[in-house]
Amino acid sequence: MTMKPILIHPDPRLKKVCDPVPDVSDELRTLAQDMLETMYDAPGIGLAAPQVGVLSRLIVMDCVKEEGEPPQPTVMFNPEVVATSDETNVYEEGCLSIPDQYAEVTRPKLVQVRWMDMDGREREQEFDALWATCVQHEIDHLNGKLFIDYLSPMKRQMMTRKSQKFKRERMRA
Ligand code: K1U
Ligand code: ZN
Repeated sequence: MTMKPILIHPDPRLKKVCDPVPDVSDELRTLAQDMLETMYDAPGIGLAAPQVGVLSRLIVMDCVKEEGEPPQPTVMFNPEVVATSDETNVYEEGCLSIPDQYAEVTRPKLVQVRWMDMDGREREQEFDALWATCVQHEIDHLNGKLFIDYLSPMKRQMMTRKSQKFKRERMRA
């Protein structure tokens, strides 16, 4: 497996709408495994293909946080939210493309998601709690949307400047 460098905001590739995956090839399965390894190493609970520079509709997640619980690596091709609850949930979100910055985002508490799995089979499931927050955050990435786009223009600009500074300093190091 290969670790992939994670793009840091601002980057034009993080603002693009990604292309649907026509079918699950061996190449895409390898990319999904590499993304899972990159996500666990970061560490993070999710990762979307555009964050590693690939503009295809693929996300990976594992929101199991409790020590001793078995991991639940989850790979979704062409994920779509098909229904949402009226009830909302506020979560302090982070993003591996906007390092060390967090902000509260309000999203539907429950989401019904349809996707294609690693075997090319169609799947549908309801997600709650952190899984629901994470899957919505990752699907947003596939549509060129970042969690800071839910914030006020002033907060967004402040976080963008900090991320720019992080990127400059990392390039110099
Ligand atoms: O998509 C990403 O940038 C990954 C992001 C996912 C996410 C986090 C929080 C709410 C919604 C979506 C992250 O994984 S940031 C890192 C993080 O949350 C975390 C890191 C270590 C342990 C637990 C969480
Ligand atoms: Zn993110």
